[in-house]
Amino acid sequence: MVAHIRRARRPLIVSHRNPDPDSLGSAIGLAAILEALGASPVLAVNQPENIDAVMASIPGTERFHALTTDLLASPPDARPFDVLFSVDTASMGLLSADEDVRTALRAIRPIVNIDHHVTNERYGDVNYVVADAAAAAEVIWMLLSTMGCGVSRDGAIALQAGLVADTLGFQTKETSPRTLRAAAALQAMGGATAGVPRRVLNVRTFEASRLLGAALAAAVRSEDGRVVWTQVSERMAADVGARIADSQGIPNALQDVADAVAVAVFYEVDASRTRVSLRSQGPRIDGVAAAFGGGGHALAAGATVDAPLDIATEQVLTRLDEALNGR
Ligand SMILES: [Mn+2]
Repeated sequence: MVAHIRRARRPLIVSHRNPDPDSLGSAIGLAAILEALGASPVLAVNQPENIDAVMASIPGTERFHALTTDLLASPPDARPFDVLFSVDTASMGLLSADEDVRTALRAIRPIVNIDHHVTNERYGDVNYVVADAAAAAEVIWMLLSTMGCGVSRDGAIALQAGLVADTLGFQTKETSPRTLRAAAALQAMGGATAGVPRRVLNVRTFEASRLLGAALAAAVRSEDGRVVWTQVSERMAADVGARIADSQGIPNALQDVADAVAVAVFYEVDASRTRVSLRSQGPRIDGVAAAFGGGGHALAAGATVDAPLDIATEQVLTRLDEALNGR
């Protein structure tokens, strides 16, 4: 693993589509390590325009190229890529929905897959998957500490943002002594949790705040009180002057409802598709997401269901009930 990092001269670092702070921060942190070793990494992500204004406060996000066949066919400065690093990405399909892009990515060798998702498909030539790490940023820090090198202040901020975001401020079950050691080391390198990382975790737009309020007001509790769920429809969003894309923090807010064992949030994608986010306090729910073609972590997973909002809600709640009751 470390040999691939030391050998790289022109690495391409990619993170998953619909980027989150951990995927971006991990890629930026890895780039900082590679640069310190004399390499010239290129960062890419599907549709960098999806990096919202808050995530853009992570230093280095402006460096992301769009992950397209053009980029892969003609790399910057005409220097071919000699290694592909993917971070925080469980499968090739999560890098790009475009088959041509995936084919071009597979042509770069070796592929080094660095991740922390239990559902990782081990699609790399080298797979460094630490399934008990709380964030991909923690895995990058493990590499950093194994190699005995430091990282720039901006690199530390980016990695800390990934740690803080994926652990919800060091509150998830996955947060371990190692996670906190990583955070302490990054803090000492200038990556203070109180700055950009806190902002990335907590700040939401006015529209997103109103939509969160509407979604919480519409929450429903199952008869036994163990499942709390809500729906975010186009209509609900429009009523508060927001778009569904503004939704943020709804699953986490529902998770704090007393006695809720599992939560589900259903988002209307269009007339025939519904996205669901699932969270659990104990029983595994990744199997429920997988049943609908999705995936994720044991206690936090999601899927896009090929059904309208109300029908998808009923289907997923039925499966969820089976999972919670061991049927
Ligand atoms: Mn992650």
